[in-house]
Amino acid sequence: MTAKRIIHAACPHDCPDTCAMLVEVEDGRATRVSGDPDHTPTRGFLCTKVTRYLERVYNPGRLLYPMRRVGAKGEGRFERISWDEALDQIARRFREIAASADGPEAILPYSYGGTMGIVNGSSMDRRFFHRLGASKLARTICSSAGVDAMRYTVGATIGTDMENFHLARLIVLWGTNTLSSNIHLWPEIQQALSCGARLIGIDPHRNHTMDHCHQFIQINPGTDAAFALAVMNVIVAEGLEDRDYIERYTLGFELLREQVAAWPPARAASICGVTENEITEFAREYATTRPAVIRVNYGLQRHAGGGMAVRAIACLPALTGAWREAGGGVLLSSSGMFTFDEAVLQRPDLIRGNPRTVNMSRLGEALTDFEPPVRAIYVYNSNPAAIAPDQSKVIEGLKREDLFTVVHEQFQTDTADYADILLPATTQLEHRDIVKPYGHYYLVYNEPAIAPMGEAKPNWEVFSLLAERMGFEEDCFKDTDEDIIRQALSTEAAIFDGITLDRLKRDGWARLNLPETFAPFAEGGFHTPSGKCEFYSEGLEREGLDPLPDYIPPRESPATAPELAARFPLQLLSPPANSFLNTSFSHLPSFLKSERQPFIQINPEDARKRGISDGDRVRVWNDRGECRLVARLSERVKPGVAVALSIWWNKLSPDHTNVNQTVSQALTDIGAGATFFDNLVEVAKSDA
Ligand SMILES: Nc1nc2c(c(=O)[nH]1)N[C@H]1C(S)=C(S)[C@@H](COP(=O)(O)OP(=O)(O)OC[C@H]3O[C@@H](n4cnc5c(=O)[nH]c(N)nc54)[C@H](O)[C@@H]3O)O[C@H]1N2
Ligand SMILES: Nc1nc2c(c(=O)[nH]1)N[C@H]1C(S)=C(S)[C@@H](COP(=O)(O)OP(=O)(O)OC[C@H]3O[C@@H](n4cnc5c(=O)[nH]c(N)nc54)[C@H](O)[C@@H]3O)O[C@H]1N2
Ligand code: SF4
Ligand SMILES: [Mo]
Repeated sequence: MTAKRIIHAACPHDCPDTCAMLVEVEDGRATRVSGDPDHTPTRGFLCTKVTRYLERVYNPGRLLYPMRRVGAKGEGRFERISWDEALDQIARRFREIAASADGPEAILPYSYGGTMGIVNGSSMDRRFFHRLGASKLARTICSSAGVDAMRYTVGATIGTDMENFHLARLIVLWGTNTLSSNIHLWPEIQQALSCGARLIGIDPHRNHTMDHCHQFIQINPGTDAAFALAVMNVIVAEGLEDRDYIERYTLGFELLREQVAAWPPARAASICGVTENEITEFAREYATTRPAVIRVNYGLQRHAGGGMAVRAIACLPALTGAWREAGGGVLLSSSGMFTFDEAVLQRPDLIRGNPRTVNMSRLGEALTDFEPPVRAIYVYNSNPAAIAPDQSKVIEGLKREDLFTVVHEQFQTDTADYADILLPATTQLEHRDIVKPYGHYYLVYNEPAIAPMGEAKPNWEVFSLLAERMGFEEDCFKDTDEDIIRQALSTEAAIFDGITLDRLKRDGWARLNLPETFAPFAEGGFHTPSGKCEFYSEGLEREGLDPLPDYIPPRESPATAPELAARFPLQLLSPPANSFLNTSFSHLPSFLKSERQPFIQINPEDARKRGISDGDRVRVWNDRGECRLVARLSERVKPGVAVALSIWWNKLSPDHTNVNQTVSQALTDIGAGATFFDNLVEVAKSDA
């Protein structure tokens, strides 16, 4: 008989739910992962992806040793070396580049959401690159448009507590596929529905969540701000606004009223591809149902005007006073409540010189067109060869013989194939961390459950070892994982009072010090400079943008770029597939089996025009690049819109490319974010 141990873990993935997990360990081997039944948001279940986490941990494809490239870049041939050799070589090259005329800013860190842990994603790594004087990375690939829009409007990424959604009597799912990407919100929604709540979805794609809505509003891509402005027009025209809330807690209502006067439903209806009635009815229902909550997610901000879209939507609950009740308001992200002390964790004071900032959404440009050039890139927690816009430019850069590329990974991803030095990373079961969520208000702790596989090392340890080799003598480089967690928890913010490492070790998670039913802005208290919800934002004015919510149309659409649309008539959206998490599971056998093959949904009318039948291989392209997918004819998209659920690995796809070949490096209005869904393409039957 061997003793079975249960370990507290935290799902590390880039997902709003940040589940608390329980890991069963026998004889040093993890035998089962499950959701912690005591953790309210998790409710004892994990999603279909992470239920199979052990398939990831024990996959034969795990990287187990440091390696050096022996083949051509991209070929993926490596030979084993020791950690000493690997670290020495990285330190030597970094020192050489730092001492050259180009200076240390010729070195670029590249990381995103591989793990949402503080220890392994936003502390020791940042200290290392700061002290080195490397280029700074603007981490814009996912959420910066919406996050900044929330900051300008309500002052922080704080919103309705997901645990209070069951109280709502109207729930709007706006640009989100809850059943795939935020599954732990669903039980709350079901509870609300059983009490008679109404559920409305707004999306260009009838995704499987929309099938459960009482009403589905199929909006044209990138036009949500126009819809929201017209909704405000109706609310104000019909006197449905909450005068008292507006007077006490908002700024700029008179100017907003003038702005929305220019948005009668008729104007928005033709832009949005919906009926006037849909707008008017929505406005009335939204303004007169209490509590009313909007779950706005990141899908609708991946367009040229994505920031303004989120901002316009975020103005709605202040206009109607929906913030007054728990279960009312809007939720984009809860991350702004986790006010860790970045000065301590990331040590920006160590920055040498005045290094440039590189926008990660324009990696292709950074690697091919910068002066001084990027001479070294260190990739961890990310797979840019597959996930970044304008893929052919990214690959062109990664192929450069004079670029020194380090990749720290759990698997041999598309990006790993271009590494000069490839380092093995631990998974969540093999290292310690705390995970900062963006969907709820609990901090979740992760205890290592098993020993590292092979010679895999956690990110924080590799940066600590590299710092030693670089001769960085500051004490912060000697911190352990536990030290970093203690530093994170020792913040002054009262919201963390009483949350200690010991308590996290005992319970596995801790709710921030907030009331059980929590209405963040019931009595104002916005985190903006004025302390009010800013319909009018001086901050935006200083940025040269409209200080009021505005509609910024898509860069690529038939209405706004008719010449481009004559050649590339279809607006392509590529939101997450149910069984994938970005590219993190897109190579594991059972996950690939669930998603079958890379496909594109097009309306039967568009297919007929092109002689395409269901199941045909098609070429999908524009001037930036192309990929090959299988056509699925579907009424779930309107004519003129196409959907390719993502993100597939290039090397497991036909022609070794994915949809990001076609995506541009253009940025959003606010937040300089990526515009993955602002993308016109053409589709034709493939000759192959
Ligand atoms: N299963 C799974 N879950 C995930 C992920 C994953 O890859 N797989 N990724 C995680 C990450 S990194 C993130 S950022 C989140 C993303 O979470 P969400 O942003 O909620 O992503 P989706 O659930 O795909 O929902 C995006 C929806 O936006 C729609 N959309 C696109 N353009 C527009 C538009 O102009 N207007 C409107 N109204 N809708 C639009 C798409 O059709 C899609 O249905 O999910 C996280 N969860
Ligand atoms: N076409 C299209 N493109 C998109 C999107 C889309 O919807 N459509 N979504 C965008 C969005 S929202 C996002 S957030 C980005 C996501 O882009 P990324 O953040 O790059 O996400 P992943 O592709 O999952 O890659 C994460 C990698 O980190 C590795 N990893 C995990 N844990 C660790 C660790 O502890 N240490 C190290 N060193 N590595 C680790 C994993 O093995 C994985 O390969 O993609 C963007 N790209
Ligand atoms: S990916 Fe999301 S839903 Fe799945 S286990 Fe992790 S946090 Fe929970
Ligand atoms: Mo994301």
